[in-house]
Amino acid sequence: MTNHPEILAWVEEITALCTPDAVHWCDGSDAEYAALTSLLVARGTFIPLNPEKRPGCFLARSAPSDVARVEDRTFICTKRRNEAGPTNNWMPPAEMKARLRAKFAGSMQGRTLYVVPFCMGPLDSPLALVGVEITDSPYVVVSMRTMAHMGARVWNKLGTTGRWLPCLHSVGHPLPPGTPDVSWPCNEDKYIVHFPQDPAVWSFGSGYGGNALLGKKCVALRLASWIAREEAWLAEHMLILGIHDPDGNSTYVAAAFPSACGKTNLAMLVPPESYRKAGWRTTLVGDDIAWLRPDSEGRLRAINPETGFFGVAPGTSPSSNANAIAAIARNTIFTNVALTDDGDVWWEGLTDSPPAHLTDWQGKDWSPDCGRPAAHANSRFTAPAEQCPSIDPAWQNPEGVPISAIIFGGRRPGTMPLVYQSFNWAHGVYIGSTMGSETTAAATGAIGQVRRDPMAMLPFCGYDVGEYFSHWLEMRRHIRHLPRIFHVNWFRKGPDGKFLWPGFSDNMRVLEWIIRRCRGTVAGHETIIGWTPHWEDFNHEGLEGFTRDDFNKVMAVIPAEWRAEVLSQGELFLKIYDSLPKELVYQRELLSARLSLD
Ligand code: GTP
Ligand code: SPV
Ligand code: MN
Repeated sequence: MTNHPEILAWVEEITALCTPDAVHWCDGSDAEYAALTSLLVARGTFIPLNPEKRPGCFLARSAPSDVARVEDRTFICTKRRNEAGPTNNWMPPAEMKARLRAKFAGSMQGRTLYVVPFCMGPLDSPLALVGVEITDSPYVVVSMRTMAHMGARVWNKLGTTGRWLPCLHSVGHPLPPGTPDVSWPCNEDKYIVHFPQDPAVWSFGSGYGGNALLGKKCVALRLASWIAREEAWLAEHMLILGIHDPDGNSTYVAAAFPSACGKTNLAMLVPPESYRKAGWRTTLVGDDIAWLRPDSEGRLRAINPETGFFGVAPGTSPSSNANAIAAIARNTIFTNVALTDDGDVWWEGLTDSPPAHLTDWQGKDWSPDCGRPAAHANSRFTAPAEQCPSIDPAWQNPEGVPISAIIFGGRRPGTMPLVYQSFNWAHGVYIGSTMGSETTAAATGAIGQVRRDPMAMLPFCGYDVGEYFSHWLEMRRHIRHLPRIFHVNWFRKGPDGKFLWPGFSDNMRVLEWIIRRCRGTVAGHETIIGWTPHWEDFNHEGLEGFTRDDFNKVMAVIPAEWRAEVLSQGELFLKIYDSLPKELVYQRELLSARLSLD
């Protein structure tokens, strides 16, 4: 419990509005976790998995309409519309609050209101942000305990005057007397709403992932990006990875890829055998969100504000991601994966051939020939970060780790080479701002269309994206040792529709070139788009069946493709023209000029 007067008053106000049957103040203890998971089992939300195969693990199946982030129902409610910018949904705060108050009124009838204190970032970090989530979903409470520092220690940190962010959440499914509950309560009418000038979050109608675990995308990206602009730091959709070479040098990189484009995979990378034999290692600091702040020596340092993984299940296998497989062996909540007959989990890609019989993510009988996927494409695991074998010893260091390189990348079937380096910071910001990627199942809507996703932050930037680019350009003045900026693409395809690059472990080869560029120990070759490696500069030892010719294909810069690219970038720039920094317009003009010389 807390004696923080503002929090006590807020909980009282929300209790009066939402009219729950009971109020529970969370302490984050093991006993509380055990009681809540038992409650979830009793209600049918959780299926306990086979304790021999998956100790401490549960399976949840969501409503079929509540399986991913809902970008069209996500709002940034600033006082003025232009503060939210042209890429965010907006409504005047007072109007939105009136509408939501009507939604929240009585919304927790028949349920318990949980008060969940959480801290994003190590408890003793100067970067940490504290929030209090009120929720009527015990699934959210147990997930928050894995994903953030949660419970009594957070009340202690706050004292009676500490800064905190109110985060209100309801699944929007009241239970008038006599109404039976359902296993995944939610509401068809969803609202994921941010008031960055309060700052506060109000989320209604969804129980899934980033819609409901409000510390993650809502606080650690949308609200934090707003705060970061005011305080001269960066809140980004990035993994943080340490690379340790045989000579004992450690280099940390941060990489921004859009949702379901390989952050978790890269963050948990296992180097190829030839590298491991030579003594290379990688360590994980974070897999989804990075907060980056210049230290007193002018070096950019990064912390991971989360303590768990909410990772995409499909495609995760011992060969694609052995560290993730180890991390999810116990104490993991699986959502929307398939159930095996012996009480274990399965998803597409986990094994080469599927089991003969499964129960699919909707609880229906499944066989390999039934024509339906067994797991939902956005099915996920919620696992404690400390269970990852490659977790970095410094992952909870309150000061964070020093960042030498920033890597942007997306799913691009064409145009984008495997890797290139920007000429300088401003050019790097231009590369990040014009990033594109095929859309994935992480958000509801069409899948597989290339859309611009600046810095992988399109769905997560809490203010005008043009102002956000200006902030990135400005950061140059605060950082003495500027990280080098790169762009990668693991997803380029050949005419046969197959990936040109083996990816996964072999991405280590690209990382080696990147960190050696940062140290100035390898050549880069100037092209019209930036600096690139030649085959000779690229460690291809042990890369069976991948020839110089294949390398040239995956690295090719094709002017016709780049002309189309520059035109398509222009569509984004027109849309956000009012606040677009002129420096990025010049960068695009410079690229056009280099292209026309070619
Ligand atoms: P969010 O949690 O949604 O933010 O996403 P994430 O970026 O952490 O995504 P994740 O690592 O879970 O992405 C997984 C998807 O990327 C799967 O479809 C993988 O098969 C694919 N993927 C990851 N690395 C590679 C790679 O090197 N090559 C190819 N072809 N696919 C990859
Ligand atoms: C993403 O979509 O980028 C995620 C998953 O990391 S969620 O937390 O649901 O947003
Ligand atoms: Mn993400």
